[in-house]
Amino acid sequence: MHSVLLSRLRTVVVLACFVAVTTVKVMAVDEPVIHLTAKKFEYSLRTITLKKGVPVVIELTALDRLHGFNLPDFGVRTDVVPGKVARIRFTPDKTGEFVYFCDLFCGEGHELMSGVLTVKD
Ligand SMILES: [Cu+2]
Repeated sequence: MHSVLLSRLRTVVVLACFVAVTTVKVMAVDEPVIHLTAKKFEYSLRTITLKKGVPVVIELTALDRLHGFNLPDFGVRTDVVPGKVARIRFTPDKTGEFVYFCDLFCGEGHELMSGVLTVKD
């Protein structure tokens, strides 16, 4: 009796691991990842073009100090902390041109630290 229970438990654990691994793979394959670095006073990409309705992950790293990343038209923002990777996942649900910018004061050129996100059909 005890060994039957143990055997079933083992099967459940194996199945759970399989599902978890499969889920991670599907997520990694489906979503394009855009890598963006931030430093005084610019992002590595001044323009980003995305497709409407396609989920995307933006990974941000700071090269010098603390920065921000704010894309208000999509309710997206994060701190970009040196030594860490900030991940944002969102799905652009409208077309047009939208500005992203640093919203944490980082020095004399802070106001210039921005870019344009274009979303197409
Ligand atoms: Cu700034």
